[in-house]
Amino acid sequence: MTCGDDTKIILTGFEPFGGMDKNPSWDGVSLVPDTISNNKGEQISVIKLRLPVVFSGAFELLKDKIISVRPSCVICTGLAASRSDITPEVIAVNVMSGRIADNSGFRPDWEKIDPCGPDGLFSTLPYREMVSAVNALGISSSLSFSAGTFVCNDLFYRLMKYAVTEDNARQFKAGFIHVPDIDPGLIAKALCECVRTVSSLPTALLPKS
Ligand code: PCA
Repeated sequence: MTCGDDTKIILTGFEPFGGMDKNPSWDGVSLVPDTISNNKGEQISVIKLRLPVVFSGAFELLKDKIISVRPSCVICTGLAASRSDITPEVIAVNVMSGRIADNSGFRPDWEKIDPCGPDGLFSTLPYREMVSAVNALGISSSLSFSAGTFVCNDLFYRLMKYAVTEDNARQFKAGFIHVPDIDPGLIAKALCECVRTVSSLPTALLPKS
């Protein structure tokens, strides 16, 4: 089993959806520096990717990128306009359902993402440490226990299934962060801190069994 390259992190944001002309998740990601020094003095390359708001299609693009880059970590982000905090997601659920259609016109109505998959899959990012680190910058952050049932959760679920249960077990840390509709500069600052945190910690922290 080959491990991902310790110095490479993939960071994604979404294109606009639902009639909006911007998506702060991508606006924030695009402002993150291409290279970040972590707390161990290592230089981390940040590979950024803008994803379409399309069920399954977003993950297919991300998967191609993961295969070509072989990163040590993948952090996906999306907008949660009703929130005010930077919210690392704890768990993805095996449900897809939309109040609106995705950008391809598809609107699932309470379907499983993967009929044979587990009900939920935990993020393997050190989400609790990320919340502390972002709050320490003076930017409000808290954990979220639901990424909803729209495209963000769909991407998160498919990513975790690939990272945790397919051939890739433990090769790379992965998870999702919802961002609020705030200044993209602040979002970038918070994401930069999350990259630093995840790349400075030896292993992702899962709940103790
Ligand atoms: N937010 C949506 C999809 C894309 C985005 O930025 C969501 O929370 O599912």
